[in-house]
Amino acid sequence: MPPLEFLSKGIYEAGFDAFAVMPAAPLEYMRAILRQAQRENRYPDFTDPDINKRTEPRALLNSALSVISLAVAYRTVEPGPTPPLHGSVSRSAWGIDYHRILNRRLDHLIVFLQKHFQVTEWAKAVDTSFLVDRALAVQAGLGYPGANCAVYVPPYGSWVFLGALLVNVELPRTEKKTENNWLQPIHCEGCVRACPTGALYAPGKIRPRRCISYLTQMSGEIPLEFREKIGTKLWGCDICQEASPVNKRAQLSRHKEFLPLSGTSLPLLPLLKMTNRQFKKEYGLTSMAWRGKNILQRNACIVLGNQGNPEAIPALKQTVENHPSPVVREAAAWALERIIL
Ligand code: B12
Repeated sequence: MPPLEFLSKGIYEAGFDAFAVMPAAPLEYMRAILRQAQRENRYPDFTDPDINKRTEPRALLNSALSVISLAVAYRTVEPGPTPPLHGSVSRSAWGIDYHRILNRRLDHLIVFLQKHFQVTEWAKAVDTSFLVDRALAVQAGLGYPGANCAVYVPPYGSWVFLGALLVNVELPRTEKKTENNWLQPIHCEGCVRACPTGALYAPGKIRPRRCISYLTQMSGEIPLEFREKIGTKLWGCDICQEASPVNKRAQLSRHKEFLPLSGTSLPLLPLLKMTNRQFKKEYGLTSMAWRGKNILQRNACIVLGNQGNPEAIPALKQTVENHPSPVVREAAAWALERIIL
């Protein structure tokens, strides 16, 4: 079997749906995008401010010669409407935490590469490394940048998690369908029009601190100006991805791990009463859990305030009186005021 075909077989067997291989060269194109974001005060939190480092694969693995950019599809079922006293969860957090799944699959792939491609040094990148996962994917030819900023990987749309493996050998390169994927953006402004907070304000341009996904993950009090716009979103936001016609035709995922563990929306009143232990038991396997229980309880109060359902009043009153976190108490008081007044 030719080496690229053999590599491809190993990658699919490890549980990935698509991949592209490129030399471990700097991500020049992304540098300009990140510099502009920094100049315009739109550089995302949760990331390293050193742009040269973020776009230099060898900063993660000095001996890197090749980068395999990888995608795992996660569109499983369609979410129904959000019932009263429930909050919706973005598709990326429905199932088992993707960090865990992708990292485990990368471990299998590493064993394969050690055995068959003489790899002796490697580094994994799944979301939490300083490298820009989307830039690796576009640069390698795995996917195309979208107006909603997401990377689209045919035929799965943008419903893909991204990961990368850096290795110290020259692997067979994949053929690129287009010369430069940066120059083939998925163009459609439906996502820009659909974004409730104006976080997406032009194709490929985002102000991350206005993004509902960010607002539901940030610590502290959610700024007042955005609370109503959060609507019924308990965790994450898919509005800009759902607005995309390409995504409506996207192929479904084969991975059962990403089926909803507890529904596509969650009941808010039980969530408000949960102890840390109950929270861990109920939601500990999902990627929602990384920020802890209080953040989800704060968000639950905001959603309840937006829904205006009087059935939430007793639980919210109890939260105002007894919750140990001032941030959660403040959100509950805000919600009560909206329901009662
Ligand atoms: C910080 C972060 C966030 C922040 C900031 C998001 C952002 N857009 O920067 C917040 C908390 C808001 C966030 C939200 C989400 N995130 Co996030 N996040 C990250 C993280 C850690 C870094 C992102 C980063 O560096 N951004 C830098 C900026 C400048 O990049 P960007 O603007 O997105 O770049 C694109 C545009 O500039 C576009 N572009 C540039 N020029 C042009 C020109 C034209 C004409 C067009 C059309 C486009 C275009 O191309 C770039 C690549 O697509 C990465 C993991 C990682 N280590 O890379 C995950 C990551 C980007 N997140 C991911 C996911 C799944 C999400 C959410 C969908 C989760 C959810 N459902 O709530 C949302 C999507 C929000 C959105 N529309 O971007 C995935 C994305 C997978 C994919 N298919 O693209 C990643 C890659 C994690 C992973 N490994 O799978 N995230």
